[in-house]
Amino acid sequence: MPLTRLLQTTFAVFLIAISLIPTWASAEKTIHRASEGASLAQSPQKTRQTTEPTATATGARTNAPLRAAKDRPPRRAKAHTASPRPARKTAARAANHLSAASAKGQAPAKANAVEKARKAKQGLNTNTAAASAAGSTAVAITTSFATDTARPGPLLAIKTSARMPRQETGPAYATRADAMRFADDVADRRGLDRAWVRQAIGQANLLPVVVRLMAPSPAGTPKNWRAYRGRFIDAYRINAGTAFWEVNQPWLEKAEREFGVPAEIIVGIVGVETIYGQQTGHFRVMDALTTLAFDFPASHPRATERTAYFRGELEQALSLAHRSGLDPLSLKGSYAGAMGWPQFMPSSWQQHAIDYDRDGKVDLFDSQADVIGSVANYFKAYGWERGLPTHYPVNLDTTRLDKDALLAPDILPTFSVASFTAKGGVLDFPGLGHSGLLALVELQNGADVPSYVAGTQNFYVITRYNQSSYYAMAVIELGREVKAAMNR
Ligand SMILES: [Ca+2]
Repeated sequence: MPLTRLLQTTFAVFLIAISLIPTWASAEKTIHRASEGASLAQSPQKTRQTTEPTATATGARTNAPLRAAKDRPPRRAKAHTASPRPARKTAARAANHLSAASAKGQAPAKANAVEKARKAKQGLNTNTAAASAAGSTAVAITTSFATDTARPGPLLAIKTSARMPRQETGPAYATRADAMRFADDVADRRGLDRAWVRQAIGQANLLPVVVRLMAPSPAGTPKNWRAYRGRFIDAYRINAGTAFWEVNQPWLEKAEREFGVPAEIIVGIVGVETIYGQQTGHFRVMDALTTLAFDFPASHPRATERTAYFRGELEQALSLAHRSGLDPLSLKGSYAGAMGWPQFMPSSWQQHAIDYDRDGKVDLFDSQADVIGSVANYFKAYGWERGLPTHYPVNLDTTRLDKDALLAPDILPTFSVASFTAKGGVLDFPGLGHSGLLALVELQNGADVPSYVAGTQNFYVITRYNQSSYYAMAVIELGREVKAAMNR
């Protein structure tokens, strides 16, 4: 009966083939999703992180007190535990604010491009202006940010980085003798494994876009406060700010009570930095910092100083990753290596970030409480004075004005009220009653007449976050606008 057997065999094969079709289809779908994920995440590593356990477990093992995030609750659940019970109605209102904002479509991506250009022109975020000396604070970064800096924060359901283009990358630094020498130095200095440090730096890629963004602005580029202000203070950011404030009011009040830093200043910082967690950066921190440490644009007037700074930050990033049991290459941030909602540089994270919600880890990516506490702690460390205004209105009396003298110290408060007045600064109350020192802050308006304010110590402290009076004023005014919107 060979023919019958042949027919039976053929039929059986046919049945098996039919039964496999759904499996093939399913497998194909899975593959499609995986490749889509890679595309969205911009790096194969990121795709791996979404499917594999990360270095979390290592962190838990090597740093027992610093619990890792493997048992991290779902994002939304965490949002509620992180904040001391925001009212349901408030949270819903916050979500509505953001839904309305997200309906603007491309706005976040567009804003991101503008912000990058802005930061390139206005100078680097220097929230680590402090010495980059080794921090000794125990730090745990949750692994969550390593896998999803691109994802929205707990209460901000807007994906922005999905639209980011794939980065142009140059060669890896493994072949660069200077980078490998540095790796050995860092390893020896900090007692780290040479191979581990070499691998971390060696796998970092030169990012040409980072070099371009660091290039100095063309000489003679007029500054324009009104244009600058317009980039940061608009309905979209104010709405996101009120949502952030409403949800985090208890934490903001606690921080104000404990550190003396008003809620509106913290709200202003987080808004200007990342639009409340929407733009925490999609660069691998190792790529950004290694590029800036070894290929900082030589045309920059402070190239030597900046190179030293970024080498310090690179070392801090390695230290931070090691302490947390993380793969340094998994850290994501801005093109300058700043991370999380408040865009802390690695040394700032080491020195000033705190576990404000006391869940055992410092998390500036997923804990808004930690973000708030850390920003307040940063300002206090740089000399924030409780109750002191950031600035006063000022007019200039041209009959006795010595503007050169008043502008010479730049934003460093230098003049007593008497001295300030003698040089032509005209204050009103409450400025006239100010007991500390003042700085004349000039904000240019392109071809128009500049704006002036009398900056206090607290204005100066804001510039320790980013050394720009335009930045400080944007933070102050965004905070004020959000506060006004809260009271409407
Ligand atoms: Ca925490």
